Amino acid sequence: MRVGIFGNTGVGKSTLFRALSGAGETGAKGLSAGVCTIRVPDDRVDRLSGVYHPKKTTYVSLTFEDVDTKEGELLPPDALAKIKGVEVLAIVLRGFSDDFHPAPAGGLDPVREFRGIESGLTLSDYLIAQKRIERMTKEARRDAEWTTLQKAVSSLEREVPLRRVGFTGEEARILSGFRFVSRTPLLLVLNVGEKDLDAEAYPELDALATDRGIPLIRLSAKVEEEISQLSTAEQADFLREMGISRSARDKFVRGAFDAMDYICFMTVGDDEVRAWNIQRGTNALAAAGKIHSDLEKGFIRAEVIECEDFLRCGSMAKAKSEGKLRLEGKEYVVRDGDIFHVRFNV
Ligand SMILES: Nc1nc2c(ncn2[C@@H]2O[C@H](COP(=O)(O)OP(=O)(O)OP(=O)(O)O)[C@@H](O)[C@H]2O)c(=O)[nH]1
Ligand SMILES: [Mg+2]
Repeated sequence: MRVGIFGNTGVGKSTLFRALSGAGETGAKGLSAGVCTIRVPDDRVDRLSGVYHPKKTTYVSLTFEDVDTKEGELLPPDALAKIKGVEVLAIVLRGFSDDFHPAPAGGLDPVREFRGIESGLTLSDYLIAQKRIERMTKEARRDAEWTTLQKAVSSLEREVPLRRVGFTGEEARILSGFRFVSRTPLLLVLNVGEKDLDAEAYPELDALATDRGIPLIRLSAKVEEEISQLSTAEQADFLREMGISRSARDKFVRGAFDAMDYICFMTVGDDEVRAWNIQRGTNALAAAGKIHSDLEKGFIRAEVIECEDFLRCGSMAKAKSEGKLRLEGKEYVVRDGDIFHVRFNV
């Protein structure tokens, strides 16, 4: 999955990027400047690998990208292009000030900052949709696309982001071609000062996040950047000392999963133990298609066992004899932690 790190200038985006990509961390792999891929830690995958000793172990991977903005210009063309390519927008909001970075006139106000960004995203979509509608009107086109865009524009005009509009499957399909940025799920990252690490600063941001159903994480990008330079053992000590319950990376991964409403299922075997991310509510047929299109085409049944059940039994044979292995059809809704094996025929 791909996450864009976005926000106003000087809010700590690049600091957060460096904290997440981490110096001494294995598994972090720089792709190009400002882009980094990490694997999503999952102890279930570790334990399953311990049982199978597979040739290969594959975790879900998460790529994050530092989206540069310009002073006074939230969405220059290259930033917009980057944003259109991500699944989740992590919006960094400023909650820190110090001698070098004094609070702006009127004080720090993450809620106002968020509203400003949201209206920037909404306006960008509005202009694109409106332009398209004008063109279609000239061509006298009144098809499903036209109707869908009208519906989108009527929300955007009221500054309601498309994320908050209920679209039918067909409408969503039409809109997906435009890659409207106000449809992208959000993760709010409140970058607090060191002294606010354990305080519930800015409760009004909490209220907004809860009201909108947007996941919110709090961290100090600067402290986390320092922590990321330490060895793994030192990191644990430091986090404890600072009273930080989870590392920035853990919070960020969890937040991105929440934003997408992703869960993980696993496939196992001597060749590979692998974790897959899918949206909650996905059925067995679509999950099979995520693994390989042949599995979807030739789907017969899925053998499913809960990961913890399997680990307790220690082997498939034992799990089967205990009746833990189930056969499920196409419509079965895959659950977090399912081990999934597709019987198929093509
Ligand atoms: N005190 C404090 N300073 C921070 C924190 N996070 C970032 N800063 C400082 O704020 C300044 C801006 O941080 P950057 O990470 O460069 O911010 P940015 O969002 O990437 O800025 P642009 O790329 O210019 O838009 C730097 O001097 C950081 O050291 C923090 O949590 N606490
Ligand atoms: Mg930067």
